[in-house]
Amino acid sequence: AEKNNVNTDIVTLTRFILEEQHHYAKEASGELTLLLNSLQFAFKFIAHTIRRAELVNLIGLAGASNSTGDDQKKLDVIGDEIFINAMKASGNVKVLVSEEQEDLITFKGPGNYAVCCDPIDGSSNIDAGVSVGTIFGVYKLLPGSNGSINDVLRRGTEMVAAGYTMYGASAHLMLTTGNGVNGFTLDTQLGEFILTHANLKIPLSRTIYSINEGNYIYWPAPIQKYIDSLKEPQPDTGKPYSARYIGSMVADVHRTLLYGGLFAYPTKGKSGKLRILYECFPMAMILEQAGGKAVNDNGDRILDLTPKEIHARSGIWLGSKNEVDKFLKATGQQFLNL
Ligand code: P6P
Repeated sequence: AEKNNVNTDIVTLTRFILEEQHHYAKEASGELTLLLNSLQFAFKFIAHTIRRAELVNLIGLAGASNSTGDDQKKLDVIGDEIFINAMKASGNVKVLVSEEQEDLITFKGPGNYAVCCDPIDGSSNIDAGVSVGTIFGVYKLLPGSNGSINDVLRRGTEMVAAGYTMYGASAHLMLTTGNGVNGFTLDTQLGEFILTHANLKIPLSRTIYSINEGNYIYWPAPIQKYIDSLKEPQPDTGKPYSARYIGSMVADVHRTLLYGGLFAYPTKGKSGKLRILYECFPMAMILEQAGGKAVNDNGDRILDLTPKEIHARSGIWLGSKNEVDKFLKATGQQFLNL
């Protein structure tokens, strides 16, 4: 028969998780598998809702505002409700931290996990059709815990799974359970996430930098100096860096992961903008697992930080290993001397 190029052996996320299961920590009881399946349902439902948003006119302000004072878009509220209901129904989650919820949510019933999430990150761009996404990080409850804030005010290194789903032309889920990063694309006909980026590694270098230059006057001098230096012709290429900034963390990080480069959101005066538990930690875990790096303004490893409260923020520099190292080399000494 003529060669047909139909792949009859696709790897769905469900199959991938089951095959990965033997990699998990010794006590793998299939619970993380069940949790990941509940997470993927939430992503499918949010992807579906966003796709229909323009049609059913969900776009527009919902009138409320969330804990961080951003204007809540209707999709923010709906994405948050979808996520909370999916985690509650999973029977595996005891604790939930959401950008949209001022306080920690604890669920009754069984469950050994705590989930931190930003249900619709980048939503301020949604009316312009810019890709937004869901960012999530998972902790296993502390031994003997029945679910409390102590399960989430922990170092990022203690997360057992993390990732994001970007809702663009297709829905792309980038996931790590501590054994590298794998990317899945939602096939809406099948209703399945299909493995499309197996064992993804970020390029070691790339002359792209991604930062909101509008904040230049708020940065400390060493950071201003470093970003200025990227606009000079570079010794090895003879050309300056390219600037790329979308303003949606999921989209900027996704491009950085696939193409390489440096993404940064430095602190503005006293605090950063991006939240540690459900923006910095998950992205830092993904980047490190893909062979990249993630540090704060002072060069401390993001995953070694411990948040003091559930909406704590941090400055963040992440991307190709060589690009982050170049930042550290150029500014490390100055910061140490500050
Ligand atoms: P700025 C979106 O509101 C967000 O939380 C991230 O997705 C994004 O990286 C950042 O804020 C953009 O902030 O100040 O550059 O508009």
